[in-house]
Amino acid sequence: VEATIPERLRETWRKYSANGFEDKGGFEREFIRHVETTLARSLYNCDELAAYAGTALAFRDKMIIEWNKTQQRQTFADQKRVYYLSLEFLMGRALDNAMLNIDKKDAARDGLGELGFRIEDVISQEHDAALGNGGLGRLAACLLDSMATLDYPAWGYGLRYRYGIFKQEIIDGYQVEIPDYWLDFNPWEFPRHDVTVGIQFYGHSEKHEDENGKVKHVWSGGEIVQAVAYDVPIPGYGTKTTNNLRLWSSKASSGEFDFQKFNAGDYESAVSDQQRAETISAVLYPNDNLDRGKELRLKQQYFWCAASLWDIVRRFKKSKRAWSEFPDQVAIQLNDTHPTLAIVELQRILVDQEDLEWDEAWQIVVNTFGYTNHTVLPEALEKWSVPLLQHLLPRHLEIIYDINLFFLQHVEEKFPGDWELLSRVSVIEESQPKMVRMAYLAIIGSHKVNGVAELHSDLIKTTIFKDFVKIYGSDKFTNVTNGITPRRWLHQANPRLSSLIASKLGGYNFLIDLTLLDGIESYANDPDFRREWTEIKTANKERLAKYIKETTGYSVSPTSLFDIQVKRIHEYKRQQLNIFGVIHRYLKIKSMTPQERKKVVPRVSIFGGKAAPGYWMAKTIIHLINGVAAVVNKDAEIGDLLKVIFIEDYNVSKAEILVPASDISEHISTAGTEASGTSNMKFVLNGGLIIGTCDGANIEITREISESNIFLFGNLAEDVDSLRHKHLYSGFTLDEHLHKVFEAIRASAFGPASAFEPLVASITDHGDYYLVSDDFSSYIQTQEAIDEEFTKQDEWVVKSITSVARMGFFSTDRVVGEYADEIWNVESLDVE
Ligand code: OAK
Repeated sequence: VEATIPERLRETWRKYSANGFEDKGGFEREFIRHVETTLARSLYNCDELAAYAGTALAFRDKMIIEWNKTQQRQTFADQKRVYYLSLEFLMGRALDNAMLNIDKKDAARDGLGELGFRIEDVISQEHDAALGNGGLGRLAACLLDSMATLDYPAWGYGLRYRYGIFKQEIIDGYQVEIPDYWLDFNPWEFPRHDVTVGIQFYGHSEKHEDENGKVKHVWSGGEIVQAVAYDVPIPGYGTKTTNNLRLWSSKASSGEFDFQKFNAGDYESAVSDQQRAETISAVLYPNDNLDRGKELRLKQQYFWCAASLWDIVRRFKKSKRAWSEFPDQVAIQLNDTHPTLAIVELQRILVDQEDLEWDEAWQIVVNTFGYTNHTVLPEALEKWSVPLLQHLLPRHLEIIYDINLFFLQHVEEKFPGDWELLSRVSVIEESQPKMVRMAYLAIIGSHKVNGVAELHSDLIKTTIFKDFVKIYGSDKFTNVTNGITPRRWLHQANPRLSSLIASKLGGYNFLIDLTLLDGIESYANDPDFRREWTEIKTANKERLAKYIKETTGYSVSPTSLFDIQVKRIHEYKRQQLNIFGVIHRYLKIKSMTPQERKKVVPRVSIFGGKAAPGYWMAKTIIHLINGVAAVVNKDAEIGDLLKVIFIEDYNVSKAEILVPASDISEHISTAGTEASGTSNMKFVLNGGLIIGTCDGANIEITREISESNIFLFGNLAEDVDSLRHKHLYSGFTLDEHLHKVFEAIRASAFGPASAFEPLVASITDHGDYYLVSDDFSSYIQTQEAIDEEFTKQDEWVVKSITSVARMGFFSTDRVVGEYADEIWNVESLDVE
């Protein structure tokens, strides 16, 4: 029953309807009201945390009003919506973003000031929402920001993990993982206890004949876990549109726990049933670009897909349209293969529950879904074992077999007799045990498949999905190069730079049309502009230096060249290449005369990133970085010429301090391994130059900003295979400089050699899969070129300004526009 207020009483409602604050005074009123009544605190015990809470609640009120209106508007308009399914949303903090998007940060700053608080201190009380690992999760967050900003009716669907990505501590140089319990106080979510659905697991699938002799599949038995919706408002910038991110939380079916069992004295099993259910959404799997195939992860995936599909289908059914119109009303984007079961689930709903014919249902399914691939690394491509699926989702496995059967029949028709092709493209890998190849299922069940940068999109077409291009033609495959939201990654992280740009462009329009940045290019010739530009970079470096001092105790000089590599620690991203380069630099400075040392450009090498808890080699790399830091930073002979810093617990809010503070950042993956990269874009947008390989989006960044503004080095993707072959079969000679680095490591210069021997051996003895040796000499030469360029400060600043001016392409606003036109066929909704 839809409960509504009768027409004659709506006037009263409207008269008193909440409308939040407008100015400083209003902010103060709402702040104090929340601190006193919502939080039950007072004038005498309002600390910074309470001030954060009061501020957040005041802004939340404003946001909720627009959110309600947006949802009403979208329901009324009843046009096609986008649903972005992602197991990760790496949102970071919400308050600063809300202040800027709602355009009331000044009111809050002044109001807080009058109440005795500094806005920065208040903002930094917030716990990051860290429901993601790295690039894939942060991309999802940037896309949500852009979809709201561009007024697309769009929802995100994800899981409400009780524990986000672990907190990283470095103890004696080693990474230690601490659970990230983040929900103590989260003002940004709204539990929707009325939006709850039971999700079935296990049991068995049976065939029945109905009265007309039609075969019906019934999935029965097993257990039911409740999915409860939690909604998070997503405000757009410069618009009233406030979209919704719906996160599912798992709960035992019989409320708290099973009272029957409890009353019968079976306390333990009553409690354990409850815990088993709640475990589903308990924790984010901490692997980036790695698939581990754990049963609980599969449960997470189905739980989230089934709940989201139930919600989407329910919304569609309210419109009373024919099923054939489903793809005109609904576009579902799969963020990598993690939500691929949604394809199977929709087919199950249509065939088993809604009685559609298989072919009609399948056409609807394919027209609804799009699949984005984010990696070509074989260890990251998901496969689920057939016995596991059989046990957990028996009916879904049958449907997967049928999807595969009809697909293979189609292939057989098109390429008669090509048995090898059939076995190569089969969704079922004939291994022991058999495995379901999720990427193949995602391709077959989607109308578009996209990569995330040009090189990557070409690579998926010519390598891992080559056969599917042959089968479907190349139109099914497309590219949408990634981007970032300029709101968070320029305006919020670097307010002074944003304001300087605005002063020249006559306002902040560039934040919603980033191509307008090209208007600052001519100011590269203006010495005053260059001076202001440099002052801002220096201030950002000072802020980082202060942070480094407070958190590590090390003093670094803001006049040094700040060289930053922050991202997940992974062999393919090659932090080891960076740290070997640092060791090389250290040894070189050590061997110099005092006279020679005077010419050295002082450098601070800054690292940050988490290793997956089970990724031993990545942890060894962290250990080595910290070993080198311990030696170099206390070497009095070296002083400021070289410092090595490892930033603990790198996350979104730390990125907001690091990104504006680089002179150089490193994006140095083995060519062909990094699908796109997005931190490369963030650093360049903030006036940092980059050193990078010809990989991922580095290539398009180069095309946009020109080769003279980027430091490229290393082998090309097309040469990687033959180089790897050479390592394995014709032997190779280790780069001579790298050899010296290894000698120092083996002489225990940075801690016990035995700790690092496996890392060294991966290069010297085990095929150097990531081609560290092959790229080492061009890497250190390029680093020397960087030193040289950095001494010519004027030219450096011109490069910096010119690069920023040419970064307009890399906004997620452009990205969302491309998805909307090429994949979703969805239109924005006029707010007025
Ligand atoms: C994570 C888990 C499984 C598969 C891929 C990922 C992932 O994070 N991929 C990253 O996606 C980013 C966004 O598209 C890209 O920029 C990164 O290059 C890619 O590694």
